[in-house]
Amino acid sequence: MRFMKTLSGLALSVATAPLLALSAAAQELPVIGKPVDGLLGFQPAATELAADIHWLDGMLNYVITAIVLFVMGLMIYCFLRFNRRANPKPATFTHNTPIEIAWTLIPIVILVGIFVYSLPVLFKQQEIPEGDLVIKVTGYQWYWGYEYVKDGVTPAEEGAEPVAFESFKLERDQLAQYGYQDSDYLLATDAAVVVPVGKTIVMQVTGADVIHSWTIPAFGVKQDAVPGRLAQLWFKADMEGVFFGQCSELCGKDHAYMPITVKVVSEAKYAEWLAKAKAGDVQLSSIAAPVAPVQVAANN
Ligand SMILES: [Cu+2]
Repeated sequence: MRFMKTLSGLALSVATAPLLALSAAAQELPVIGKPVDGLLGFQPAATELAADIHWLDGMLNYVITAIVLFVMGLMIYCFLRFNRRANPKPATFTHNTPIEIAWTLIPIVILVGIFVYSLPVLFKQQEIPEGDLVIKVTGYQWYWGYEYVKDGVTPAEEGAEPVAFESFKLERDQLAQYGYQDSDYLLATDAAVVVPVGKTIVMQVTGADVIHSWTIPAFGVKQDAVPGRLAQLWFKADMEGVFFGQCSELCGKDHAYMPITVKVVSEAKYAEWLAKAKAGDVQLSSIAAPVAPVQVAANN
């Protein structure tokens, strides 16, 4: 009993520790998308799209596991039942119509089942909704360029120049200055894509020289940036945070040095950033505390 009490007390303190850490740093944003020691699996889902993908992956794992166990069981049964010692005089028939029908139909049913569940997930990703924000992203050797085609705040004026900037990886000695940690190296960028939480963001993705690929794994999005083509992706982040991604299409010698940083902030913070960005200052780090990233607890 005493042991149980100690145990539950321990469990409680383990469970609340991240909350305390978070409230102490309430003004700061969780950082998602960098490696965390001892964790397996996906980055936490920050959009419905990512949650759907995680669910689909989990469901497929059950299907795969069941098939593997079934086939392994059959093999083990055959090894034991039909080896030369147990079955010295083997059968010589070559066909069994009912079994052949079964092993054709059952896989078809399984595949149709997977198809029925995976197609809606795919369609949700690929049917691009009307965006509250539309951002054009261009891959360059070896950095990204962003243009806020529709910034979600100001009505589009004739001939008005959109907020546009380029985004480069930060050198190690620049990280602290921008509010990052040393472990954010090769993930953190100088200028980040800043978007408001809970809004539909449409990204128009293209490349200027060779094929690149824009992704934020926690959003469940990835799109090749192909020169001469304008592809689209969309996401709606339902949590604030600093999200990391990396160019995901081998694009030359510095492919590993063109990371992607997206900061999802409150609408007010976004409007504040946009006003500054329109005046030419796109560094969100120039807005104080709320954007300084903080290492989030290990369960995130
Ligand atoms: Cu690349």
